[in-house]
Amino acid sequence: MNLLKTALVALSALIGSAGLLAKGELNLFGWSEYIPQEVLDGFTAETGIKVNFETYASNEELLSKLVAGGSAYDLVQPSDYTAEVMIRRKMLAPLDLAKLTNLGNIDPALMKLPHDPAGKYTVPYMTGTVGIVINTEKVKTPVRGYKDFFAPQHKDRLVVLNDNRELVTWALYSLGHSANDISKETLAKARPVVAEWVKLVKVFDSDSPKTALLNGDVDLGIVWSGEAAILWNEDRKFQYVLPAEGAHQFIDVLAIPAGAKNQAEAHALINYILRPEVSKLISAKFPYTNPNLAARKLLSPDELANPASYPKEGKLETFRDIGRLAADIDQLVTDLKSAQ
Ligand code: SPD
Repeated sequence: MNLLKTALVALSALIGSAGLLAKGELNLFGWSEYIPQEVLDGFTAETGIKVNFETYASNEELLSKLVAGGSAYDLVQPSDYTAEVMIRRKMLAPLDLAKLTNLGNIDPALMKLPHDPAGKYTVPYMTGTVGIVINTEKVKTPVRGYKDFFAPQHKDRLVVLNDNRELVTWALYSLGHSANDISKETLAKARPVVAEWVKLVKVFDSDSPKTALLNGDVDLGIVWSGEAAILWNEDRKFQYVLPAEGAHQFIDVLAIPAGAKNQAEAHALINYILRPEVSKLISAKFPYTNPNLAARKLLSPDELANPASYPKEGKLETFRDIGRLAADIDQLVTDLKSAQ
């Protein structure tokens, strides 16, 4: 019976993705390695709505595609501070909360935060942190923070996120600043630090930084927590450390661009993702910190005990919209990387 059901779901997903029984479609633009294809297939099988899925690896890529205006996305997945930028620039449509009947599953502590104080535009998808992964079979000296990580003896043994705001934030933390203490002055102080650090990095990768660690190409990484959680599941030698100086906590959200043509379909997908049993599938494939409390009840003790997915302590901060200084950060990192 189960086999028959699985075959029917697969068949209708196939028919749905071929558009044969299409009851609408929607264009989704989301982070790479974040939304399981099986979730999208399940949605199509149930609703007949075809999902055209494109991915990006940074908030800057998302923003520049939307600003260029060449594409017609119906559902996007910015991080909190980028959603804040988009709300300020009137780039998001208000959500019809009456259609989001499963919204009550989300942890109330993650609703109505400074990026969307009225809770009108965004729905939390996953949260996570940015921290250090250490291959403890290869690295025997303690690595507690950014200064230990970017030590000269680690030259060509490092993978880090290819993300300009992240890189500059780590430098600011190492200088005793907080993540949002960004000004022309603090950027001038961060510049020589970043200049030294980029010389030590072997791989910049935001899509799948775990790969260089798994392959043994590098021994240490600064990565998204979900990537660290996968490494931990693969092999306990990969330990996750939240840097002592401070670490970034992100809340990635679902939101509908202003003027999107398929808003009813986008609402339907958001509400589908908010179902506990669907959200559980997302956690199984991409083990970030799940903000859906009903889904968390379905996770196994092993999933909840993963120290990267559910860290017990850490000095955490979320990023805020920094306006035009975001362009200064991009210029700073681009200059230093090209001077290599
Ligand atoms: N592969 C999914 C990565 C999601 C990372 N989101 C957080 C970005 C914060 N700058």
